[in-house]
Amino acid sequence: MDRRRFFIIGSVVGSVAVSTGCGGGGGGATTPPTGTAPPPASPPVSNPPAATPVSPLTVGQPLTELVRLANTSTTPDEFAATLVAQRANKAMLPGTSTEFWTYNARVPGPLIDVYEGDTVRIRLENQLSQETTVHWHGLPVPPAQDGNPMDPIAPGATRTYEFTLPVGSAGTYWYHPHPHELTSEQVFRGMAGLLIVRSRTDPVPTAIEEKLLVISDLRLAADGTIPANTPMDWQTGREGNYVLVNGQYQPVLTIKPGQSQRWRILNATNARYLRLALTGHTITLIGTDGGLLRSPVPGLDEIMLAPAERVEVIVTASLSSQASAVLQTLPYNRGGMGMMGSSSATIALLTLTYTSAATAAVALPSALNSLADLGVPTTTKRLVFSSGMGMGGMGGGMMSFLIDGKSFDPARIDLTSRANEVEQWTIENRSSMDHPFHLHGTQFQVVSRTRSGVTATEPYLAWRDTVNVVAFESVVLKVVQHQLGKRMYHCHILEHESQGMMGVLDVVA
Ligand SMILES: [Cu+2]
Repeated sequence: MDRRRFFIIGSVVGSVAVSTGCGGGGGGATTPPTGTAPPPASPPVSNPPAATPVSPLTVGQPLTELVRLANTSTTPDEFAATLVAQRANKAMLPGTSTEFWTYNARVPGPLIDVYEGDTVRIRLENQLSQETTVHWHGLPVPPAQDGNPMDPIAPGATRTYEFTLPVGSAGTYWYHPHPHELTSEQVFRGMAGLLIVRSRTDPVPTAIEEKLLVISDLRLAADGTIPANTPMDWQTGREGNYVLVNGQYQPVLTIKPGQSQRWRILNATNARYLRLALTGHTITLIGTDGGLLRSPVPGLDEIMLAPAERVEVIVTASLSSQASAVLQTLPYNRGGMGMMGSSSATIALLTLTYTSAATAAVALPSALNSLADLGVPTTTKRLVFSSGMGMGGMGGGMMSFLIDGKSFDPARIDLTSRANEVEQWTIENRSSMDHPFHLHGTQFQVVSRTRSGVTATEPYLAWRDTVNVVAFESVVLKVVQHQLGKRMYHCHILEHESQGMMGVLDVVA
């Protein structure tokens, strides 16, 4: 056990209040696992049932809009701001106060809303009692600015991240911590925020109102604290007992009959798969992680959003006598130990309430984005996801989560790529649970998925930085890295990532 990484949550003072709550908090001790070493050796226990809150949170509040991070720069095409990584308390359960770890005392973190071409300078002030970084998930920022675990910001320290957003990067991104072994905890305690890069020539009519939905997962103990990961969480991935939208439990969004809205949705959970469906409605998909599709994909009954994925969709309220609809996440079995809470329950996320006055739907252009195929790959790579029992066997031992048979070592280079070369990567999942694959620094194009010997070609071109690889499935994708330096690739079930299901790609000239 690496002693540096052992810490007590309650040992640091200085929490600030998020809203009405104040005082106490503190979640007890937690011991993140180190490398391949097993997490705490107590017998595995089941997650709390995902759909059974310990007691009611307030439901039915109007959906809160995300608070924008203010731009302190007066220079055109420049965005400057400060993020403070800090503890903050918020009243969640009646009579209790919950301590979150936050950006700027907000859960979720403030919205970073910028344009293509902008130069972004964000100062991070680390007021936590452990190291952190900020990873700009999905953005083509230089490796030295991307919050790699090899570039930690010590407790009490600050650093400024700086990058320029290229034209063509418009899309729906997010930011979250990426410190060595500590990402899981920092995210489940509240650190994640949405980052939108806008195009000045966005083809979606502005008459289609935009709504931002950050979906996160929260586990609360009866006393209002956020408990540490259980041994089972470290294996299956942590799911909470509340699924929140913009930090609220089952809020209400209003829409006029016939109205279309553009929803940007982020799955900011550590491990929960969202099979999104809107009762009585179909959904039109218009964009993925890295921006708009070539053309809208209408008529979808559901959309799967693995951890870290984003979509842009158009929702059009029916003109019938319907009064409301519910955005739900449907049951999904992501494999593993056969005890995933999410596999058995349909969970309500948000109620869409109709106002009385109808409005005409706004037409969507048939061409959205001139997205080009990356072309013929000139080199190939193959990665294998695996997991297996560590020492001790069933009951006493812990699973290890590996890529190409190895656990993450920040000092090791696992793969090398040449800049600007089109590569074909095959991600083969040889384990019995799903793992979302994420690659830093660029967007890729999924080519095909092979399961049980049957290959399905991807039905449309899309920019992604995260793709789910179903148990025993292989996914083929095409990718180009444009900047020199070290990039991370990993499973985005953050408990797996924090235990070493991650590698280092060195991009060379
Ligand atoms: Cu995983």
